[in-house]
Amino acid sequence: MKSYEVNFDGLVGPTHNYGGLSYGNVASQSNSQQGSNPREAARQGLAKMKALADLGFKQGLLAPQERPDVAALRQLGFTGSDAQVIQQAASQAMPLLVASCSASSMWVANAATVSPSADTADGRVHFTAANLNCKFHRSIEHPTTSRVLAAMFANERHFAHHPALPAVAQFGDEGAANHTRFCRDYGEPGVEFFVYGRSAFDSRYPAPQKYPARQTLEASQAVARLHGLSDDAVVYAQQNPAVIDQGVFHNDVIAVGNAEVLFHHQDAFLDSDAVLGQLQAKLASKGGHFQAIAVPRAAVTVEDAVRSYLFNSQLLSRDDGSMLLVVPEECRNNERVWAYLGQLTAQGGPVKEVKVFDLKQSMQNGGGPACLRLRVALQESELAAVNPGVIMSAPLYATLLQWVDKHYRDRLVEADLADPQLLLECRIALDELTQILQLGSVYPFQRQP
Ligand code: SUG
Repeated sequence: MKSYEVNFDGLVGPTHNYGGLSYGNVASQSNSQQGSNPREAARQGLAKMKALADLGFKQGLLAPQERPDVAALRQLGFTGSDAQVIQQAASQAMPLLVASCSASSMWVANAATVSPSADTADGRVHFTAANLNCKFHRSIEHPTTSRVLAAMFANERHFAHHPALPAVAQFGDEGAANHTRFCRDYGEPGVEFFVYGRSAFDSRYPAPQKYPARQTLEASQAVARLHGLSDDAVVYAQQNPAVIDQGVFHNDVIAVGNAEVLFHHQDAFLDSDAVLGQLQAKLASKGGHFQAIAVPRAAVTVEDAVRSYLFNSQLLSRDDGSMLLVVPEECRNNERVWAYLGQLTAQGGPVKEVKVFDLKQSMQNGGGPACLRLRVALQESELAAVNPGVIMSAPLYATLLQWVDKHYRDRLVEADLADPQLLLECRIALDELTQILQLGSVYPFQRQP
């Protein structure tokens, strides 16, 4: 039976702004307090989805979330009507209001970890929502994420959904941003590669000195257990703590994998040779031929990688067996990275073409092409069971563009977040969106009695 990798991209929400919320994420820190353009951000994301769908790649989307998250503010002690909650938070604790307004759910590589049915014990596709508990503004995403995923993959015969892991730093889980799968074909058993930043329960593992390691080994192991993955289908690797301290806050900022290929920076992993050896051996046991493309620091420094997001790219398989690399505009703007990409496509390896997209609105918060998508490998019958409302098509693209233009502002600064009108705008827009995408009532405001 035919199988596919389907990319579900996060649709940028109406409150997209630069809150400077992510310590350890260089772009988020350096663009803090700049004015944002939510309409442009959503249009840039939609343009990528449409372009890849037009090239024949399977493409879907994930809905944004209700923001500001008034329920989260109430949990922190603000009271009264929704407008009063927002106004109190604005006058007493602006950073909390900013966090509750973040459109960070757009980076759906952090929404969940997904294991395809060919790897799991019960033969279903498994999803575990990520608790994202390293940052408050992201830790409030998973309840709605779980409801949205359940509405998209609403068939118990094919899909199994697990709630987020316990919400403590020891089980810090950032989802698919630290997870890659290797396989010969998407429908065949593969090797799932979990990359963690530290161990929470074993002090022998090194840890970064400056910036937080968001993903723990114990979280990755728990997800593998929940998904029913056997030992021969899993490789764990520790991220090099030194690169986390240089701004590599997720593994997908320094490595990307697809099919039998791992494209990574030389400094990405601790004990790199052993890691690559395990991937090679485990994939070979499944009939696959592992191929690593290591980018030497002499060609591209870690700093170049963090600034350009070279590795936060999408590595996509084309029908002719070659691969396409989807990179952000920032790669073309970096001389060394662009020169390297020229060599990469000329040297006869699997990557034959590079496509550049302008995703500046998201990039300025540290979110490139790979952050914006959640990959789900599906068999034909499983794809047929996905809610058709979330699959990209020419009519859906046109409808969503109109929807964005109707509901989104083209400028947002911090002071605007205190305006209760923004919440109303967001709710009206999302109510319409749930109808467009056929999601049912997934948002808190739709579920209030
Ligand atoms: O978690 N940025 C996100 C970026 C996530 C990127 N995802 C992947 N690498 N897969 C984060 O740091 C910034 C929000 C702000 O500062 O307004 C933010 O949350």
